[in-house]
Amino acid sequence: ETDAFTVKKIEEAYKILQDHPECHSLLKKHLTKSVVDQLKYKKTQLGATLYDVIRSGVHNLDAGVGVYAPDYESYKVFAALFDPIIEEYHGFGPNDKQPPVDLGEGRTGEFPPLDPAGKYIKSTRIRCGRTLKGYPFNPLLTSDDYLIMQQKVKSALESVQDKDLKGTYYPLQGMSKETQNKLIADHFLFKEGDRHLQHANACNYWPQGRGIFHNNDKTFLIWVNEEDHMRLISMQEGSDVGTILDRLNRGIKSVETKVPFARDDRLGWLTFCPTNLGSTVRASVHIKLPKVSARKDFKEICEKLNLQVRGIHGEHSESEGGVYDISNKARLGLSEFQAVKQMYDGVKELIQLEESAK
Ligand code: ADP
Ligand code: CIR
Repeated sequence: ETDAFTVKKIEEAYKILQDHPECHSLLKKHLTKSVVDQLKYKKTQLGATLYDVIRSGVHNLDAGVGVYAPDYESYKVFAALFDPIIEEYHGFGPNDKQPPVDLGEGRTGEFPPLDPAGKYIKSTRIRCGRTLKGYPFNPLLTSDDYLIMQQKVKSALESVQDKDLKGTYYPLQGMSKETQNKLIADHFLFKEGDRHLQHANACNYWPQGRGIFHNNDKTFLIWVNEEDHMRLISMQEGSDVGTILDRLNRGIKSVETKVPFARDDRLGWLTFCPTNLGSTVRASVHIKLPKVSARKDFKEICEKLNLQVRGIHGEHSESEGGVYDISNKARLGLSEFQAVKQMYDGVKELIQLEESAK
């Protein structure tokens, strides 16, 4: 049972959230007094408490969501908090179930280039997240876990067969700052020092066990032990969504035979952040839509199309030079193929709006 000191911190956290008028996170909205009382003494078998779930959102009052799961059992033990947050974010109710895996293999031809003339879209990226079976998420990983997991992923990647996917693993430890910063600026590598992750206790032993694998062209990349155990990414210039999805799918297939991934019957592929559960797919374009993005209701238009708008350097960053990162918003309750289609159809609509705007 949770110790008195932690219970007190949870009660204080509740007050901090409620007393802060500028805080609009889903955590604040759904951490009601009755949820606090229902969950404050609970612990997972690995020892995670409600405080571990909410600490990121308590230290970052500007967060949109504010919670992370220290281990998968947390999604069950703290369901009274996670379920309403998941429902509001994804539109996925407590009795809904993630559909079976459908990567869209053999159907990537349904996604011909969105912007063949290259008038609006600079680049396209599709990423998914995976968790290694048998390991908790970041806050509960030990120093040894990081090294062992890194080794497992690294060896799995050494046996990738497809010629265009073959590449090299570059650990963050020992990478020069110059190389690291260039990879980040060029949108290939995760940034460092994300305060949401730091306050979730997700950056322990950093940079140990973290790194990036990529092929020669940097069109197939894998992030190791950043927010999730693995992020598999396919990206390239232009808007050829089908080709990018096909490459990602081949990548997933070649890795999953070597390292088994954790999946839940109801929640699908498991991830550290509840916004990424299910398909885990975020398909995005870097796009310039001068007329549409100048409209006051740009964010609302995107929201209605189930699209999420981010800045040029990813989440919590700003747009630069009129370029936005636009992606599917929902990842849970729809298949991988449907998640990509949500972005595809939505962006197609935005381009039509741009073209018909005066
Ligand atoms: P994630 O997509 O993994 O949730 P971020 O939003 O932080 O995380 O984005 C990670 C990186 O990917 C950032 O550098 C971002 O600019 C880059 N990125 C996202 N979409 C695209 C795209 N369509 N083209 C090029 N880079 C992209
Ligand atoms: C927030 O609540 O704003 C952060 N914790 C991020 C939430 C969703 N993004 C993510 O997991 N990458």
